[in-house]
This record gives sequence, C-alpha cells and structure tokens, in this order.
Amino acid sequence: MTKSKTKFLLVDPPHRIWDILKAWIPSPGCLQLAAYLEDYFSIDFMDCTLNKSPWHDLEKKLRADRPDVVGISIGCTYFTYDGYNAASLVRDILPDAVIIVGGAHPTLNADECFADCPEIDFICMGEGEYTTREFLENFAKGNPDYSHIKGLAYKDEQGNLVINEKRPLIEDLDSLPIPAYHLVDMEHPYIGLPSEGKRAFLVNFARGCGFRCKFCSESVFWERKWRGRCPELIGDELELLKKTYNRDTFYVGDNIFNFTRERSKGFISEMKKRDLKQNFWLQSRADIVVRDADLMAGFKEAGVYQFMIGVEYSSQEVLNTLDKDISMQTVEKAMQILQKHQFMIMATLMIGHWDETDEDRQKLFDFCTKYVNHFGLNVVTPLPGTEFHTEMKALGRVENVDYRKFDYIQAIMPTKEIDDLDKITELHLGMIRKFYWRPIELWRTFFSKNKILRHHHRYFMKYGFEVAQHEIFGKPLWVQENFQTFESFLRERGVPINGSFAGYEPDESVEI
Ligand code: B12
Ligand code: SF4
Repeated sequence: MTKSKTKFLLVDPPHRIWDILKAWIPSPGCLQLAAYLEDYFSIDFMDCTLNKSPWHDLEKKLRADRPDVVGISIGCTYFTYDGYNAASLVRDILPDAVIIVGGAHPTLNADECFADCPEIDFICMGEGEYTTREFLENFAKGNPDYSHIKGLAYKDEQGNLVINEKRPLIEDLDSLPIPAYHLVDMEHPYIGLPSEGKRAFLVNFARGCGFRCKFCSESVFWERKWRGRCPELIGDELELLKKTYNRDTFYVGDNIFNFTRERSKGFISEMKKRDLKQNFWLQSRADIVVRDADLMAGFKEAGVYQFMIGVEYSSQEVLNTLDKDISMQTVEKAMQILQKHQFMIMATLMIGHWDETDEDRQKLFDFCTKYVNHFGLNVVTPLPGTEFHTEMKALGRVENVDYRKFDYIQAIMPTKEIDDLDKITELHLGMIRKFYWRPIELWRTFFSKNKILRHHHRYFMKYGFEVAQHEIFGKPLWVQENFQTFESFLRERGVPINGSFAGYEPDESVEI
C-alpha cells in the first residue's frame, strides 16, 4: 500500500504524573489509533511525558519535522490545559499546521474547547480510527470541505460550531490492529504500575459500558454500548507483551471486563491454553460478578488476582441518586463471592456527597473494612459532559472550574455540612491513611500469604509516610524529575508565544 505523503504527528502532551502512581502508561487510545493509521499515513507518536525535557523536546520536534497535521490527545478532563498549551505551542511554531484534538473531554465539551482554545481547528468526536483516517485523506487531497466527514466538529467561517453527522461506532473491534507498542520506549523507567509489581502494565481490550451511572463520562462517551476484542486477539497481545516486552502483571482498563459470559469463558480457556503465567486485575460490577459466580474459579486459574468493583457508596439512597442500578445486597453478595475465591478486592468509592455526614462516611469505612483490600477512595467529581455535572451546576454546587483539580483527590463541590473544599480533600486523605494503617492491614503488609497484596500494601504504606512528611514537615510531594510547568518552559524559552493561553494559569503547587 502506498502511504499518503501527509505527515501526521500524534501528541500526548506533557503531563504531571500522579504522585500516588509514580509511573506512566502510554495512552492505549493513542497507541490503538496510531496502529490503525500507520498503514495509511506517515505517522509519528510523541508521548511527551516520557521525554527528558517535555516542552522543549516537543518544540524541537515540531521545528525539525514540520508535520502537516498535529493531533493532540486530551484523554481526561484533568489533562485539558496540557492539551491547550500544546495546541498554542504548535500554532506558534507552525502557523499553517492543522490541529485536531480527540478524547472524551473535547468530545463531550466541544463548544467550550473551541472557545477556550482557538488554536484548535478540529475535534474528533468520539472513536478516533475511522474519523481520523477520513479526515487525513481529505486533507491529503487538499479538499477544504470537511462537511461530509462523520464525527468531526469545527468552526465555520462565521465562527459557529459545526458538528457533522455522528460517526457510528466501529462494529467489530477485532478488525483493529494490536496497539503500536513499537512507537514508545517500553523500557522507559517511568512506564509501569509500581504498586502492582516491577513488570506491570495497563492494557485495554474493550470499549464502553452498557450502564448509565450518571457521574460517569465513559458511559456517555461510548454511548452506553460495550464492545470487546475476542479472546484469541487478547491472547496474541498478551503474548507479545510477555515475549517482546517482558510484561507479566496487567491492570485491564476495560470498564467491565466480563460484560459477556462468552468472552469471559473464552479468556479463561485462552489463558489456560497459552500458560503465559501472567496476572490480571480486572474491572467489573457487583451484579455481573454475582451473575458470573460460576466463572470465578476459572478466572482465578487464568491468573486474575484482583477485581475492582465500582461500589461507590454503602448507602442505597446514594446509589439510587447516582443511577447505579445496583442494590447493596448485590454488592455484599459479590464481595462474598470474591472473598470466597480469595481475590483481592479493590472498591472504587466516592465521598463528598451533598447530604453526607460523618456517620455516613464511617458506615462506608466500616463496610470496606469487612471486604476490601484496596481502598480506591475518590472525591465525587462532576465530570463535564455528564448528567451529574449538569445537575450539580444547576444547583450551584460546582465551585471549582480549574480542570487541574479534576483528579478525584481535590474536592470540587461542598457538602451541606462542609463549605471548605480543602477540608473535604483532607478528610479524603485522612480516610485512606486510616484504612491502611489499621493493625490488620499492617499485619498483612508483612505476613499475608498473598505476595501481590504484601507488595501492594508496602507501596501504599510508603506513600502514606510521604504524605505525612508533606503534611507535618512540609516536604514537597513526589514530582517526576523531568516535570516542567508550561509557565516555566515559557520563561526559559524567552520568546513569548503568539497566541492565546486558554485556560492556562500558573501551577502554584509546584516549585519551578
Ligand atoms: C489508561 C488510563 C489511564 C492512564 C493514562 C494514559 C494516558 N497516557 O493518558 C493512567 C493509568 C496513567 C491514568 C491515570 C489517570 N486517569 Co485514567 N484511565 C485510563 C483508562 C483505564 C483507559 C483509557 C483507555 O484506554 N480508553 C480506551 C481508548 C480506546 O479510548 P480513548 O482513550 O478515549 O481513545 C479513543 C478516542 O478518544 C480517540 N482519541 C483519543 N485521543 C485522540 C487524539 C486525536 C488527535 C484523535 C483524532 C482521536 C483521539 O481515539 C481513540 C481510539 O478510538 C480509563 C478508563 C477506564 N476504562 O477505566 C481511565 C480514565 C480515562 N482516567 C481517568 C482519570 C480521572 C485519571 C486520573 C486523572 C485520576 C484517576 N483517579 O485515575 C489519573 C491521573 C493521571 C496522571 N496525572 O498521572 C478517568 C477520566 C474521567 C474524565 N472524563 O476526566 C477515566 C475515564 C477513569 C474513570 N472511569 O474515572 N489513566
Ligand atoms: S461507572 Fe462503571 S458501570 Fe457505571 S456507567 Fe461508568 S463504567 Fe459503566
């Protein structure tokens, strides 16, 4: 196949790595998109977070390669300003380059993105592969008319937002290639998930979810539909990751891994057949675990060590207001099934609801001490584009529109009892510390028979000490060595950027 001469640079902009994670995962979305496009175009991928000098290196690359089209990924709300800053840098260096952004946040907030970042020319609304291919083909032909390309948004000459016809979701995910792992340095010291072990990594074998929890951007973005790769292709990818990249422990990013029983059964037999000796942490829902109780022994044999369940809260009332469509009885039943099979249980949870009291938080805590090994406590976050955000905004509760705070740790909304957002953030950290510092968890840290659990608890224990040192002695929290704020980059650069810095504000929490 002759490739188009169009030069396309796909950029995951420089990000600050989460200090609790202390590691980075190249975006599975970018790697899947790149793998699909590289058959047709000359494509390059730059995962800037891994670069020695992320902003300077991006500038150098733009000057050296002079791509015709630059694609910028904005994977989550928290990364929004990194994307905008990258767009303004591209525009400054390459005034004629076309800039297209993609990801859940710009898709669900297209109007705001164009308004806040005028450097953006196009937004890929939703799934990237087909839309970007047609878009690049159209560009290569020199056709200025993009109105026929489904799934594209842009501004017309009058500055009005145009959203083309919707792009249907890809029917068969098996038609897509294996993610382009060869485009990143998989041995980069930042890549991994240290809480899970030395050779851990994150993979993604499905898109979407069939449920409707109203706080969740995934269900809106993927139109409440679930599609998955087949067990054979999952096996091929895992085998590649084992043999070429020596990866053996995986957080599987599928919203619900076992959405269909058929795929779960196939996965179990595929893993047994291939015997790759890999370990998996899967995401699921309580009702689906209960449905699949008979498959749990098989999952265990296949190498699954942990299930992550969106428990969210221990009160039925809160679950109902969030449209979780699950009863607390089902949650308890799922916990018992998982315990029976000796899986580690990670619960994802949210505090900071409007009516919440100390007593409610204590009940949630007590519930978790009964069942949970990994306390995935978050602060409830109104993600723009969700029904929950619309509701909270209408009630005047969304106080904080600085997207750098949308990391599920920093509180965005007050509760009826607590006005001070910092206090909610502190409560959140305090609960996590309290959970891991209980005598039983300390005991497990050293004496549990489960090697991964011991490792995991040691990791979080160490993190707890770091946070304590920060709070008591003011020791700065961990920041990756190569991290540089955009502001500091601009100062070093000396030459001001010709363009807007939409949404950009200096990050005062980081020493530069
Ligand atoms: C992988 C992942 C990560 C990786 C980061 C990868 C990266 N480089 O961006 C890691 C583990 C580091 C991570 C961390 C965080 N994450 Co995260 N993460 C995920 C996860 C598990 C999978 C995402 C994925 O692969 N999706 C599948 C791919 C195929 O979809 P996609 O990325 O949308 O890509 C497609 C399109 O969007 C489009 N596209 C994407 N980019 C581009 C670019 C262009 C130019 C174009 C044209 C198209 C395009 O094409 C792609 C292919 O079709 C999700 C969701 C989940 N399942 O739980 C959460 C998720 C995205 N993360 C989330 C969050 C909040 C975070 C954190 C900020 C906080 C937290 N509590 O986890 C942290 C902090 C990160 C940090 N500073 O270090 C939220 C985001 C919610 C939101 N709307 O803001 C999610 C949805 C989890 C959740 N349910 O809450 N995460
Ligand atoms: S929270 Fe989980 S179950 Fe609910 S819609 Fe989102 S991905 Fe689906």
